[in-house]
Amino acid sequence: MHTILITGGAGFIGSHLTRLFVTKYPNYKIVNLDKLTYAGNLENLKDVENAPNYTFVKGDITDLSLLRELFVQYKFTGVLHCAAESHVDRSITDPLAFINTNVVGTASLLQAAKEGWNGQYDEKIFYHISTDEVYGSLGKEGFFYETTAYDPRSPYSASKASSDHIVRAFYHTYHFPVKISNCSNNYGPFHFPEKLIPLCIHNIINNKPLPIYGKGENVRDWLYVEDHVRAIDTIFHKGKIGETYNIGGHNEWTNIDLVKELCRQMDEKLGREKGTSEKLITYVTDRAGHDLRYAIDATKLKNELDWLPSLQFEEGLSKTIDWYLNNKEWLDEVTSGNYQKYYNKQYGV
Ligand code: NAD
Ligand code: TDX
Repeated sequence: MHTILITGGAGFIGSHLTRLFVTKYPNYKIVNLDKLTYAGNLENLKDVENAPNYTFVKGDITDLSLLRELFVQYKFTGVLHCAAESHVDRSITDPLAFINTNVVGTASLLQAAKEGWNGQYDEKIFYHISTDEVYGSLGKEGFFYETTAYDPRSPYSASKASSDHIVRAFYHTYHFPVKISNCSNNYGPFHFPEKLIPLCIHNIINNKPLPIYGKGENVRDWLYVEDHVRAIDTIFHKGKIGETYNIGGHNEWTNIDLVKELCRQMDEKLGREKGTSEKLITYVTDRAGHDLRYAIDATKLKNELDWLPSLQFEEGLSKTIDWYLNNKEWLDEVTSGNYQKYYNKQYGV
């Protein structure tokens, strides 16, 4: 039996994680705390919002007094901490928002949990969800291991690295019961269309340019979001306190090859002539400080906890495209309002 606080449950990964825990563990109580920023959307959780074991609280993880009250009210036994500012491009234009939520917010959550649990750490888990970007940028060879030294290079990754350090400091200083995972790029349903894959799906549907930064040679290691949350479930229940686990799919793509594969699949699905969508590819000014390559070694997770990704990329991409084509209302809703302002500013149109 657990009463679990999920932060950022209305976001992309958080909503998949919330759905998994609410449906798979009917005996657990799940409280989703989310500020509902531009990236948070309760539509992502429509199918579970009335579940008897689910509660939503609108609030900010930097609000220490709210966090203290929630720990008193709900007596959480576990925390799954997903809330973050998560988009690298936005961190380049507004770094302080990232420091505030990712660093101050994580520290506030740790402090509230420490006070709430008051040294009674048996059966308690504070699980911090982090990213491979904390390890920096790889050259053409090599992988990120759990032992790789941190070398974050964007305000986003530096803020996530700082939060990881604070989580570990609580473990070493107070024997606080933490677990951390660092995952590679996720893709799948409910992904906000400011990130590469959903942005390109949206633009292909609307015959708009597909903006590729630089030469499109940067490499990312893509994992289907449901495989990520399955890994989190495994680590939450079977992982060791104080340990870090890398999560990734051994699935590296240059951005240009990935976008070409997306164009190929979408031409087929939309009944367009082969090669139509590729003509939309447009090379634009590179991202400042653009990390060249990320690649995760997830051997520890495979060997110790028996986790492996379940989906091949072409299949995962196909499922993802189908979801966006079948959920145009969701896409129209999240791309109305402020989205256009962000888009025009980011892409100079
Ligand atoms: P997202 O941007 O889609 O969602 C973030 C959620 O957090 C939103 O619902 C937002 O409203 C909420 N939030 C933001 N600031 C908040 C605050 N101050 N208080 C309360 N709620 C707040 O992010 P995501 O892509 O789902 O990422 C979730 C986590 O996973 C993040 O910690 C991110 O660093 C990590 N991660 C993401 C990826 C990826 O590819 N998306 C990969 C590895 C790790
Ligand atoms: O318009 C674009 N054109 C483009 O070429 C966008 C939005 C991105 N890109 C490139 C930049 C990256 O090399 O595509 C790649 C992927 O970009 P994003 O989707 O913005 O993801 P990334 O910067 O790699 O970060 C993601 O993975 C790690 C998530 O946003 C993070 O939250 C996660 O921690």
